[in-house]
Amino acid sequence: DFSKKYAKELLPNEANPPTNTVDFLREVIEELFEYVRQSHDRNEPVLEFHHPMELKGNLDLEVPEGPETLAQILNDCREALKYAVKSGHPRFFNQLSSGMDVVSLAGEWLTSTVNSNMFTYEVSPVFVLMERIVLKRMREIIGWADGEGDGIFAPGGTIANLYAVLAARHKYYPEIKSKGSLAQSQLCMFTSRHAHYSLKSAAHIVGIGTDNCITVETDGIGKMRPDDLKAKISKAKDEGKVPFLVSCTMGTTVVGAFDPITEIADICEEHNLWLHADAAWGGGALMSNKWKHLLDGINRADSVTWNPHKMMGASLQCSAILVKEDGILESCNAMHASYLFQRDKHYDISYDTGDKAIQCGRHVDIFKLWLMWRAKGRVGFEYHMNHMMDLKAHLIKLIKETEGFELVFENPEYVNVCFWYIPPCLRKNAKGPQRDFVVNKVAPFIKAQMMDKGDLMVSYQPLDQYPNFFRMVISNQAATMDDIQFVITRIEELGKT
Ligand code: ABU
Repeated sequence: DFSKKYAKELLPNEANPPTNTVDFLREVIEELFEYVRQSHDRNEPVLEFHHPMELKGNLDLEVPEGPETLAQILNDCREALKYAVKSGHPRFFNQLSSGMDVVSLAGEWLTSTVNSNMFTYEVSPVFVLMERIVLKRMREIIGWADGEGDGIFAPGGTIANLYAVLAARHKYYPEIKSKGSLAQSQLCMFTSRHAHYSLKSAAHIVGIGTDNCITVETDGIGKMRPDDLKAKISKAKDEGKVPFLVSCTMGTTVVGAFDPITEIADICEEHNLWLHADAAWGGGALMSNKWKHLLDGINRADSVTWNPHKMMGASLQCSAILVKEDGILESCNAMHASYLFQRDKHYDISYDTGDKAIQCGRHVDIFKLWLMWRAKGRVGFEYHMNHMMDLKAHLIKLIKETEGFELVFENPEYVNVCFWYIPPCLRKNAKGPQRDFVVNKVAPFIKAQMMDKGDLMVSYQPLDQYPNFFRMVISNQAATMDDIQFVITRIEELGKT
């Protein structure tokens, strides 16, 4: 009975054996088991949606002056789980990261229990070794000779892309690290109009400015156009700007397009530019012998972002930045803090990772990935990738067969399927701006109902000239052909009303 007990009666304050602590953690774990079970039960909702003010009213969220009982703390845990969106549910298709890998989850639990920091070998010996091994294996899979290079796990793809921009700038203009960017003429970088916004964000953060992250046009299926890249590089040079980086997207966020990296690599070579491959999303296809061709040429990149928390199904967060040149991360980012990175430690200090990073404290993101890789083998990731592509093919077939559904892009390369649902009342209207004006309202309307009902989540957005459409992302390992059918049926039902 925890109704009269408080946190001060847990470890480190209780005597051995620590019965309160064990009982308390057991209760929490029981709640987590129940959440894991519900997350895989199609009779359970994906979410229980409430508008912010209503949810605030349902919960006691204030942080009090005095302690609450442990019974209340357990209740707080239950409430947080009750209103959490179940991203592991087979009908959660809203984000690039979805699904729940049980081994990865176990890894994350273990990591939280150890509560360590990746910055030095002395406090994370096992995890630092694991990180080295896994990053090398990832570099081998990218195709860099003997897995040469370096890398680090970063807090998400946005920061991984920032690392690439920093490393590229440091490669060509190392003096900026100490002198600042005024020491150099106006630098500029290039990425496609469908690239992730983190590239513009990186340009802002490093002081290049968002206007100097130059947008390259895409073709009809969302791939960067090499002819436009060439033209934009020439134009920038004519304007006195100094190009230094091109970022190719290997699996764009909305469309799932893969930029033609081989042609882009040729252009980079010609102009002596750093080639970054943002494979945060598409990187998972490298694990599949059947689908890795989507990234042919990625071995020519100088740096790669690859997020195992997306297609590979690792728990958030798990995002790697890999660089071909060993030593550049440290040369670019090291601040040599002598309280952490003493040069006279009694072990090989090349195992301290902290001076490669732009952050100090760094979460242990490696263990869950290492553990699931052990549990699945590369072939397990390959099976997952192939299965997701099969589900994608099934969805396309259903969309083509079902009246009222229209694909935005006819033959998606990856597992992003973008489509409109056209309600019966609009089907006879000619395509064009007038119909688009109304179509633009359909996906938000259906999504709102979807969330209120709580049994499905699919995202939507406008893009370029296209009115709002659904972007269905298939990366959830729990999803089956029946769940794909459910998406169609449910959207039809909601859209007819
Ligand atoms: N970092 C991109 C994530 C976008 C998405 O999950 O929809």
